[in-house]
Amino acid sequence: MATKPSHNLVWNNKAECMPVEERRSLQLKRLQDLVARLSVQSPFYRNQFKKHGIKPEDIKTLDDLRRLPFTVKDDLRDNYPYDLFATPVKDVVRIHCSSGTTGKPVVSGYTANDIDMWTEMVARSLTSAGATYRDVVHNSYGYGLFTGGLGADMGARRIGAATVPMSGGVNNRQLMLMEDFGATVLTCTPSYALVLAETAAQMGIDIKNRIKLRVGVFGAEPWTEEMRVEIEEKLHLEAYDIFGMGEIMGPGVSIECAYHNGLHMQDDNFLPEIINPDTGEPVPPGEQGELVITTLTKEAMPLIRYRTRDITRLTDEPCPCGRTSVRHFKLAGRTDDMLIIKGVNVFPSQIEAVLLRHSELAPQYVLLVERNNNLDRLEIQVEATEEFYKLGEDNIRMFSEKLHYEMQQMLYISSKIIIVPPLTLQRSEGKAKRVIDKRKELL
Ligand code: DLL
Repeated sequence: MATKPSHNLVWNNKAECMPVEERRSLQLKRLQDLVARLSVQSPFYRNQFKKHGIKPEDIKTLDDLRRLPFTVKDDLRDNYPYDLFATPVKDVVRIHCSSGTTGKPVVSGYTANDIDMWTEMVARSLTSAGATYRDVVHNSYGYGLFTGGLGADMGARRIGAATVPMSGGVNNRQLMLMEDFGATVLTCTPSYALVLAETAAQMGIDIKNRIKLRVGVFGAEPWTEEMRVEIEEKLHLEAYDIFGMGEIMGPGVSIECAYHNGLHMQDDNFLPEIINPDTGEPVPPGEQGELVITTLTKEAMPLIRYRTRDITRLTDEPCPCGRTSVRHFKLAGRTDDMLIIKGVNVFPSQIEAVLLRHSELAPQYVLLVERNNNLDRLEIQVEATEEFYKLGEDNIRMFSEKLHYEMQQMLYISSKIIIVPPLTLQRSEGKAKRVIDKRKELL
């Protein structure tokens, strides 16, 4: 992580650095307009407002946001495909949806203005990561229904960078083109960034001297500070965390600046709150909880108080970069990723943090949770590095015991550690699937 910022570029100084009071007035005005608009244009929200006895004139201050009802993922599923749209489909120019393979997907529609706003958000994000028109952006986020590929592409286009629209896969070709085209910015999931680093090592490519990457804009899945260090060392770049979700927009809802002290929420468009996921009540300022977002300016599918299920905390401490937006910290996980093992809450990110502290291990792991005779069992499969694996069984056994102890200190439960040979766990081109919870099959 940079101790001294590598740059201080801002794409839209007026919007990103506006005085806090002006930002709050803008947010209130936008919230009032939104509630007024949805009361007329959205059958879903009109109904919700009626049920909760809310009229547009009730929104007098930003605190009145709390009077509005939450929107949850099931509302999106129940209103598949278009019943949450607040504009007729004739005004929609793009439709994205979730890539799940079971059941109906979660749909998100965009008007031309929505696409324009999204493009602007990604332009701001890439600039916040230090990218400019001089850069060659190697974009390995998947193009298609997933918002990552097209989202990053549109933003890179707006800042005038040269974009290579790769998507994930065919790793050796990715590296060849990165080298030949002189890529300076890499956009992909953090797990795929590591797959590319690993492929380079297998192919004997000297990344430092042959590949010119200097910035990575990584997101779409949780990743720890330990993972950041690993990626920065292996790919010789500065890694930035970017957050977003299809329902809200896509990538660019928030992004780190060069100070890497949290992700700046683009809160002139996306108003964040943190709630206690069990009670729905706001948590005290600065405490961790579930991130809830209201989209202030979206036209086709605005969402009020959308429960993201992502867990983080907010800060409004001023940032030396000059942006005045609220920041959220790296996500700790999702409420639905949290494993309850033997009655204890376990986040995969806690396990990743312990594993990645060890140079004996490669950053590839799978968590297997099973239940036998009503007893939960957590198995952590993690790959050894080539060098460590060569040291043989006794060393591996001794190291596993040490890791078992450390894991117990972190998680307060016992786990089974299995160190597997290098390059044996499955790699992913997009979001890594690291948790296999076999208990779900029993439900
Ligand atoms: O992942 C959009 C995106 C694309 C974000 C490219 C960043 C970069 P979904 O597929 O709808 O959209 O998944 C959204 O992914 O609720 C989080 O749980 C997780 N997620 C996204 N970004 C991050 C991040 C895209 N930086 C879900 N850190 C979200 C941790 C993230 N988790």
